[in-house]
Formats: sequence, C-alpha cells, structure tokens
Amino acid sequence: MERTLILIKPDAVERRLAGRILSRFEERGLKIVGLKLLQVTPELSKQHYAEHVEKPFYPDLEQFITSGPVVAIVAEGPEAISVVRTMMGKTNGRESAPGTIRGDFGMSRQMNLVHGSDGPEAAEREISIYFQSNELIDYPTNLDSLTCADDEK
Ligand code: IDP
Ligand code: MG
Repeated sequence: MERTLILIKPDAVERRLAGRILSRFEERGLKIVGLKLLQVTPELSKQHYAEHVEKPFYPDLEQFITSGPVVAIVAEGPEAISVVRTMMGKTNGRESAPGTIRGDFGMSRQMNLVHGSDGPEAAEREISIYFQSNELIDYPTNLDSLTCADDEK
C-alpha cells in the first residue's frame, strides 16, 4: 500500500470543484487517510515546491498557490502515487487527455486544479509538510476487500 499527497489547488476550490475532484479519487477506490482545508503561506510554498524555487515561473506559482485555500488529502491504495498522477493528467491542461482531471476541468498550465506527489520520496516529504502524524488515520474498511485482491495489496 502506498500513500500520496494530493492538493486540490485554489483554482479548483474557488470554482467549487473540490467535491467533484475528491469524489473521483474516492470512486477509484483510494482511501482518504488525511483531509484538511488550509491556506498555503509563501514559506510553505517554498518548502513544497523547493525543486522549482529557482525557476522563472516560481513567483507566479507562489502567487497562485497562496491565492486561496487548498484542500490537502492523503490518499492510500495500491500504487496510489502513480494512480493519482495518471488521474491528474499532464501538467498543462491543454495537453491533458479527456477523462483526466486536468483534461476535463481546465485549459491552463499553471491553474491546473490538482497536485499529486510524483514519487515515493516526494510523497513522504510532502505528507510530512502538510500533516502531523496524528492527523493521519489508519482504519480498516470492509471495502478494502473489494477494491483489490490480497496479492495486490
Ligand atoms: P506537476 O504539478 O504536473 O508535477 P511541475 O512541473 O512539478 O508539474 O510544476 C508544479 C506546478 O507549477 C504545476 O502543477 C503548475 O501549477 C506550475 N507550473 C509548472 N510549469 C509551469 C510553467 O511553465 N508556467 C507556469 N506555471 C507552471
Ligand atoms: Mg511536480
């Protein structure tokens, strides 16, 4: 089982798409183990997007990600990291396939509705930036036996 950090970005929250986007992850079978609404500060943005801080687009990215609240989610499931990345689509909404979140709801490279960790190291780092360990809940559900076979867990 893997855990990944998802952010429903300020554009999606402001457009009242948070529930629809969260539903997609739930419908897919991912389990929510952490969830909160928060305002990203410039400091938090620099920590989260450390790999991008020196890039020319970073000031605009910081302006965008701090422009309103985000919904932060920790989702759990088999290969959750790549499953979520595939569901998100490409960075640029204009290049994202229909059926993906970015391809269904957006046309922008910057205002692309969702963030998802891009690998196991990033997931661990990002989850610890947004959540204390006591904010993550480990709970069994009956659905666990229906969302994937024992040898896939
Ligand atoms: P990702 O979110 O698909 O992993 P990254 O390349 O890691 O994409 O970029 C992080 C975020 O920075 C993107 O989701 C998008 O909001 C923003 N971004 C990426 N590239 C550009 C750009 O060239 N111009 C403006 N914003 C960008
Ligand atoms: Mg990225």
